[in-house]
Amino acid sequence: AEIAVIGLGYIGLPTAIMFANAGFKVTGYEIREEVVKKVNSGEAHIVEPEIDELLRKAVESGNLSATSNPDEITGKDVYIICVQTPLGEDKTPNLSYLESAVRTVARVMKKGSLIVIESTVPPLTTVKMAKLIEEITGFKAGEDFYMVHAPERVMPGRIFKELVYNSRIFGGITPQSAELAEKLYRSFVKGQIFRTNSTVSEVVKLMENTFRDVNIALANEFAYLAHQYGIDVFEAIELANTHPRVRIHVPGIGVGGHCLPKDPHLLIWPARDDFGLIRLAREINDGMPLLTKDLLFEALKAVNLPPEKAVVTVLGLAYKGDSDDTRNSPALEFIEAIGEDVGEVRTYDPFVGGTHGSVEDAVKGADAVVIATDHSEFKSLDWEKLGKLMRTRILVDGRHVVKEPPEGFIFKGIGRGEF
Ligand code: SAJ
Repeated sequence: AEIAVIGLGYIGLPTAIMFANAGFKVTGYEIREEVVKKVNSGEAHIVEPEIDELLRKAVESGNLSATSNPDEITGKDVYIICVQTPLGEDKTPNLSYLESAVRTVARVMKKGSLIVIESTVPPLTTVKMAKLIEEITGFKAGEDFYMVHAPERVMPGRIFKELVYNSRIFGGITPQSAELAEKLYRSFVKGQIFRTNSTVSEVVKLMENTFRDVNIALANEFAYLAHQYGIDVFEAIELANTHPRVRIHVPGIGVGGHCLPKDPHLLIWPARDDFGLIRLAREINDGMPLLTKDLLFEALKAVNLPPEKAVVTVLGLAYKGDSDDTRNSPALEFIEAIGEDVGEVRTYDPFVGGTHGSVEDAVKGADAVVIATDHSEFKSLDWEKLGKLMRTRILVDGRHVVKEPPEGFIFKGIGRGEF
């Protein structure tokens, strides 16, 4: 079978590589010309373990090529759509990338093609897209073409392992659609494969990330409570988690990334009624950068330093530890929230860059350091030494990176309550 992968991003490129290395002829379709050029020369445009060797292998074998010309994906047996489905300004899903990908496919597909949507989509979207294809082509869904929602579940940094070993859900618009997809993905998937209908699989994907988001919101609410009672929430969580059926998540400066801040909105968007818990969880998590700002300002107040005179160093820009990804990063939200109010904001991130090239440079002469990402590098910092470089010794930990408040510092942390 010949395969076209639409969208060569974080999911599309690794998926295209996997199929190519499993022996399929794969054409990656991507509108960004610079990505097409890079991929064709065997260079990855994203950072991910193993991607360089695997991509080179796929391109050198002649099984993988990329193009921005839709004519070159005419008449393929399989189309796999991996485009983003972001939220717009008003927090409603922007399905324009998906729709334009579906329209492209409808123009070039043939009778009998299988269309796979890997993108995370609001419930009922796959059925709607099948209707759109019927309208454009005159084909009948389930008879003249097959369609399935096959949500990805991989975690950045582990993509090539998880693509193989994670279990997968294939939601067909007809049972035969899901069977065809299962056969195809079996070429490299070693995890379990479950078949269902496309609306169930859409909901499953969104429930997974909503589960995480709501649980983190609960942990964040506990952290907020800990400040009211003067306790360390991390001690309390560790103790609560000794219960055999309790697993409280980790509170922090916020929830970022491409999925968790968005998927709960996608889940409830097409619904008739309002869903308070899911919405409130989003609000709690979105509020965490502001809680971190409050902690910083309390500390500045304690030393009588007017914020507009303060030099603040933010350690970490990525949305999570040891990643270079800044999409929806709470670190950036935090910087935006303090930007207008403080004298100077400096930044350092070992994977992303920043205004300064090292922790030492970034903290020299600073009044406050705020840890916004749990990068490994930040876990072993010598605060006694760094403190000597600072003008005022304030440390705010948004990620529970510093376990013991260092001596001589005014220390504040999310969930580290004090009387
Ligand atoms: N976070 C917390 N507390 C926690 C866990 C996470 O504050 O206890 C924060 C992180 O710091 C980060 C954000 O939440 O800012 C999201 O991190 P994450 O590691 O939970 O998730 P992602 O976005 O990197 O990947 C998730 C994964 N989904 C689940 O774990 C249910 C991944 O498997 C999905 O493939 C991915 O979303 C996706 O594409 O949907």
